[in-house]
Amino acid sequence: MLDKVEQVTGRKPKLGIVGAGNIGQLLAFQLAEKFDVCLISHRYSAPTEKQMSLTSLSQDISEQTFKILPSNHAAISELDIVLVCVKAYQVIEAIEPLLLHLPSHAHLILMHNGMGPYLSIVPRLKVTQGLSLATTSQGAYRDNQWHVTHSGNGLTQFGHIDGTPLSPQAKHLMLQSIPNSEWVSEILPALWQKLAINAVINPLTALHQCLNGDIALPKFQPTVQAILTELFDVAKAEGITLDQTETERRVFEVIKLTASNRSSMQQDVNSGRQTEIEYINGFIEKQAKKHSIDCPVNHSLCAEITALHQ
Ligand code: KPL
Repeated sequence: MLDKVEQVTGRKPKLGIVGAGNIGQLLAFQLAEKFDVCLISHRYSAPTEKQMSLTSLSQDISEQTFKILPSNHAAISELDIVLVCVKAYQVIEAIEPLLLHLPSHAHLILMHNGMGPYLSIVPRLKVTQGLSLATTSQGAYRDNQWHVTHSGNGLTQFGHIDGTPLSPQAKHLMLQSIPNSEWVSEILPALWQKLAINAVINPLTALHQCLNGDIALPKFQPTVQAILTELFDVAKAEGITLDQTETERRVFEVIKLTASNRSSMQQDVNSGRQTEIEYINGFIEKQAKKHSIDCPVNHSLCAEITALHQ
């Protein structure tokens, strides 16, 4: 469908981004060359425009004006692709109002830490719509709401999960727009690997109020190994083929690469915000229950972080 639209009209595909956080804003700039990009927000009741700026890795500053559409606006029915970059616990609430208005060929792409929300989106899509999942290790931060700094290169992976796949043409345009990106035939193993990284680093740094790099200290190793062993058992029961040695290597690589960072969960806890624990260690626990697998370490991390928020 999308291919046909482009062949007939020659127009850029229309792509809406929900979630103008660090990654959402970075992707808005990266995708804007090949797509007609707008932001979608339930905070606005009428369309508006925002001038945003980006400091690139080479320190160049560029500015661009992006349209912001309210989530119930008529123009939502013209979007070809919707990229959702909100926190895991905001995904359903963010997508719900859009589902009523999206066209029958729309393709949704979810990109967030943790796993789970896609399971409740799948049954709500029309057969002709599609859903993909994505993960990125690109780095970005903001000094103010509308200025994003691209702070690190990283791999961005996309993969189809349900419904009608995204057209080859649209996939190609996404790969041309986002540096070091790929469409993989199976996205779930990549997401389980990212889940392993977050399941180890996020709760431990939040509970012990330490930097990501500290998780490599010997005192944390029994817990790190227990988190991973439980995760590997659950992934196996779910039919996910994970290379355990490679996953463990990647966990320690990310600990090293982000050694001086404070994890997003630690920042959430310290600012009194809701955390993504339910979609990280909580997701492992939920899937474990389905298979009657015990996962006491992921369970207690989940309970401890939840108690902090309450
Ligand atoms: O994704 C992250 C997070 O903080 O949520 C890591 C990779 C742990 C980097 O801090």
